[in-house]
Formats: sequence, structure tokens, C-alpha cells
Amino acid sequence: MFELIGESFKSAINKLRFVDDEKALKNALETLKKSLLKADVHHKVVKDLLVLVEEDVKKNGIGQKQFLNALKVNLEYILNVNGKNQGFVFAPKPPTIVLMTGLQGGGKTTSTIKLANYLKLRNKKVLVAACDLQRLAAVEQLKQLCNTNEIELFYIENETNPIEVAKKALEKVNSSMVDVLLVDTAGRLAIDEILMNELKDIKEALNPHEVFYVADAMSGQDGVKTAASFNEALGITGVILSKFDADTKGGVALGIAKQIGIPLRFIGVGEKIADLEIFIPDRIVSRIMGEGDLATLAEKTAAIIDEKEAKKLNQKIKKGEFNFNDFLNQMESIKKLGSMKSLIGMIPGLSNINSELKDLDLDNSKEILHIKAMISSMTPKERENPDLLNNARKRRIAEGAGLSQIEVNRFLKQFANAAKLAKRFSGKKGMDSLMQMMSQARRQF
Ligand SMILES: Nc1nc2c(ncn2[C@@H]2O[C@H](COP(=O)(O)OP(=O)(O)O)[C@@H](O)[C@H]2O)c(=O)[nH]1
Ligand SMILES: [Mg+2]
Repeated sequence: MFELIGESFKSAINKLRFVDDEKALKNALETLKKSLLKADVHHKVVKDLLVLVEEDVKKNGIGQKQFLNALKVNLEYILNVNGKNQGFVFAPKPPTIVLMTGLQGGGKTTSTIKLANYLKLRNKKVLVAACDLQRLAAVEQLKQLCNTNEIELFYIENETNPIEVAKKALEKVNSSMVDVLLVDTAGRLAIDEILMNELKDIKEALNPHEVFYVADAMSGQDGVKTAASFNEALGITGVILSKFDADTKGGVALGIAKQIGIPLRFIGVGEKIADLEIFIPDRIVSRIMGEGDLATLAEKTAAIIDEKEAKKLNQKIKKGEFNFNDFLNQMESIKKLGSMKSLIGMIPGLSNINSELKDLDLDNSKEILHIKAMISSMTPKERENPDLLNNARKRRIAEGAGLSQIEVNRFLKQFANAAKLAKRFSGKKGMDSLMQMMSQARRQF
């Protein structure tokens, strides 16, 4: 997610070969400055960060370790806005009311659905309110998104006044057991008074706990300026940075909190519903430094794993009964965690893993499409029991999937190996074996 910035830190630190070398420190700071500016971090934020890092290093002695520490501590400081919320914060008493704002096309509706999904996975009851009545297709877009993702939507057919919809949605959540109300609103191509007045009226009607501004990462520093204007006119409590996947530089994410005094709360990293990352400064710093982020990974995993199902699966694995249906189910679960790229970045030591695995797209990878084709060519009995697959059956499956027998055999062999490996991990010494495998993997990459 922050590859460029992570790289620039590494190259700055590498300038410090010898301890107590003032010239090397200057060099390292200069390298850092150049690369941060190139990554589109605002120049004032860069300057502040450099002054802090230099002070700390001089105080603690010039060296790589000190430089790294100073960078970590002060980066976290820069990303924090003291006293303000981090990540998603629930109101002391439900329902939590969240108003989503931003320019047209910035990613409000997409982020609203992603947030609804994020909360749903954490067992919260969510209601989305359709208050964008500017674009004809906006309500339709929400209906479709909510429908496919099983999210409850509140809308009023043929209503033209978004404030009415907001009021009625509020009445509804106040009289039912809804945990979070997410209110999607209309945007404009640029800030205008009519839009701001509409938003102010909606805000007054709702009295929301949070007002999120959705900023398009691709608009760079312009996006930061617009966020600041929204903050002045309306008062916002958090920023969601969308389309971060399309922004190779990443600097806006480092500067925005400091620049506008409002914390960055979430980052959108793709068009799919799972492509939303929670932004918590210390965790992000750890990821940038290539140290992983196990806290977020554990949270994500806990949110999608049904404990009962997990136990059942573990029993099956132990008995060597893991079958093709389980495999497909597992794949679906992994998809809910988000992209491979972001998952790998969360595992300590794996951030340098080769990019092939990082770019693995579970929906579109050729291998996975092949595997799915093979499994769909199996009979229900075969899916339940991999041992049934004799040569005649394998031939039939290959034909059905449009693949060669060699490919089918290769997959079945891999599957058997994976099942064996999983069996080993499911035992008492599972964790030890896993650690062993991880350290082997680390040496390979
Ligand atoms: N790649 C990518 N595209 C996104 C992201 N968020 C939104 N989009 C796309 O941006 C476009 C506009 O998004 P939308 O939510 O309709 O914007 P709105 O007008 O602010 O509601 C859509 O095509 C989305 O698929 C993101 O995080 N990554
Ligand atoms: Mg929209």
C-alpha cells in the first residue's frame, strides 16, 4: 500500500553506514526529503517530519537504529490528530449516525457500501439511507449495490427532498434496533453553495456523530484542499481516502491529517466491497516499515470466520476429510478479507514477497479459474470425496473443464499436499510447524 514510501525510508536509512557521522545524517535526511516530496507529501509536512527526526537522532546518537526509531515515532505523531477518533468509533449509545459527504464521483456511494459491509462483518445492524437525489440513477445504484450485498436500504420513491429522506431514516433507526445509519449524499463537480446548504440542512436534521469526507486519492493535493473547504463550511470529523489503489505515490495519506487537522479514518483500495482498509496510525507505520500489521489481520480474520464453522473444518482437516467443497468455501472466505496485496503487507517479513503472489486476483487469476472449472466438472460425490477420482473420472473432469489431464493431475496433487500440510498444522504442534514454514518462506523470497 505504501511501497514507494517504504522504499524511500530504506534508502534514507542506508545512507547511515557509520555511527556518529554528521555528514551521513545530512545525506539521509536529504534523501528522505526528496523522496517524500516525490511521493506527493505536502512540503510543510515533510519539513515538520524532518525537523523532528533530526532532533531525535541528534539527541539519541546518529545511527541506523536511531534513525529508524525516530522516523517511526514521528511519523506516527504526524499521522495522529490528538483527541480525535481513529478508525470506526461507535456512539456511546446506538444508533451511530454517519453522514457521508464529498464531490461527485469521489467514491461516496462505494465507500458507504464498503463501510456497511465492514460493519456487517462485525455483526452490526446497518441501514443505508439514499439521500443523493440529484443524479437520476443514484438511488438505483444504491438499490443494486445493497441488494447484491444484502445491505438494508432506506429510500423514498419519488421523493425529491433529501432532508425529508434523512429525517424519515432517522425516525426509522430511532425506533428499531439499528446500530449504524450511513447516509449517502449528493456531490457536485466542485464546491458550490447550493450543495453546501443542502448538506448543512441534512446535518442539522441528523445531528450525526460523524461527518466523513470522501476524498479521491487521484486528485492529490487538490483533494486535500477540498477536504479543508468542506471542513470549514460543514465541519467534518474524518476523511476516507478512496481510489488509493490508483495512486502510486501515496503521499496524500501521510500528510492529510496534519494538513487539515482531521484524521484519516479509512482508505479505499479497489472497486470491490472488501477493498477498504482501516487507517490506524501505529498500525500503518508498522506496515510502511515492512513490519506487518498482525492486529488488523487478526481483526479481519475474526470478522469473517464463523467460530463453529472453523471448528468443524478443523475436525475435518484432522481426519483427512478436507474436500473440494471446503476448498471453495475457503476461497470465498479469503476473498472477503480483501486483496492478496494488502493481506501480505500485514504479515511481518512478507512485505518483500514476490509480486506475482501479491497481484493474485482471486476472481480472475487463470489458475483459480481453472481450479473452479475443474471442481464444477465434478459430481457432488466427487467433491465430497477426493479419493473417488480414478483415471476415468479424471479424464471426464479434464474434458468438462477444457483442460489437459496433466493440469488436472497437477491440481489434484497440489490439493492432496495442501490437505496433508493442513493436517499437520491442525495438530498440537501446528503453530510450531507454521512458524517453521514461515521462516522457510522468508528465506526463499
Ligand atoms: N479503483 C477504485 N475505484 C473506486 C474506489 N472507490 C470508488 N471507486 C470508483 O469510483 C467511481 C465513483 O464512485 P461512486 O461511489 O459512485 O462516487 P460518488 O459519486 O462519490 O458516490 C466508481 O466507478 C467506483 O467504482 C476505490 O477505492 N478504488
Ligand atoms: Mg454517489
